[in-house]
Amino acid sequence: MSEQQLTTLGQFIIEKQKDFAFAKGELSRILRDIGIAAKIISREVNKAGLTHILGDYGSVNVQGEDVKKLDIIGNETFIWALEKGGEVCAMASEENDEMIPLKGAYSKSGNYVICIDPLDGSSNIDVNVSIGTIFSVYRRVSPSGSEPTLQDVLQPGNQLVAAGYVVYGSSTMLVYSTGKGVNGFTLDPSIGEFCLSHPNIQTPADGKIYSINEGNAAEFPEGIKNYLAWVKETDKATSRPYSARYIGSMVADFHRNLLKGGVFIYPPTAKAPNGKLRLLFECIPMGFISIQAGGKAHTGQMSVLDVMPEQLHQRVPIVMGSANMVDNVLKFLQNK
Ligand code: AFP
Repeated sequence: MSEQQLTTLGQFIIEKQKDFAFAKGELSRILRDIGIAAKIISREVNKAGLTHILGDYGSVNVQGEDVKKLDIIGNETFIWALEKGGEVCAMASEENDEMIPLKGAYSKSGNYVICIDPLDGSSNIDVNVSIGTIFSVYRRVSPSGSEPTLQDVLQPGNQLVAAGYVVYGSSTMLVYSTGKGVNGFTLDPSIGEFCLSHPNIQTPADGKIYSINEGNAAEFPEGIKNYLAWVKETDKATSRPYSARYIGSMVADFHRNLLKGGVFIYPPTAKAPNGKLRLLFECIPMGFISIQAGGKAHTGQMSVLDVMPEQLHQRVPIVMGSANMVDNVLKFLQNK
């Protein structure tokens, strides 16, 4: 693509602001700030092996400096970027037990809150495998100018204003939606900009990929065990056997399935009856993207966007991806 044809994330956000009557540009500025934080984290991820930021938080390097784990750097980068902007009054992060009221000069009057998983898949960081950032944006429910409350961040996905993710893979991509479709931007390091590379992403209704940690199969519900036996059968008409693909970084597994067609499942297990993934930080935002791209996202009981969060770090089982594949998994779950 020639440079004249490029659309940067910043240009795209401003263009799209016109879609929202009475928009004051606050959401646009939040998305811009998220883009800036993502570029900084991408830079840190890319040089992680060189600069002693791999490994456990709490240790000290040979220069006597604190070694910061990348997920701490990611968290601090988002707090910095959002405090500078002033449109966001509070943030909830996978990295913090409690909600974080932001302390920027204008934060208190910010009309939005953000939930974030700054570095999802962190067990993959040390081995140079794709990881990601997941974010979601809500309007606060408490009055502007007051102290933000937990109710501001404990909102169901059907109240989302925007959500998205960044995948730090063979290239860095930012994918987001404001409820009017899904668009993907690839970071061009030569100009330091996210450029529109995947406009209006539609996920295929069917696919041949299933993504699940099958090592836990003995503990899965009967319906999932039956589904896993079914995907391995040979049947030309339904393109079986399916391919198993599981990276262990949900953002990367999700991103591949979004583009190629597939289903991602993290079911309840005997050890983790609500599954492992967090409702606010992982399942709602990724479910929103899936649904906006024409896919589905379900807990086995209801659409993930209809779950009313009760706790910041609440977990839910999740089945999400290509619509027909999700329906099929749900059928297996119902028939047990
Ligand atoms: P970490 O951030 O602790 O690596 O967890 C990643 C994750 O939340 C999600 O990205 C993966 O899909 C899932 O956990 C992997 O969990 P299992 O190791 O139990 O399969």
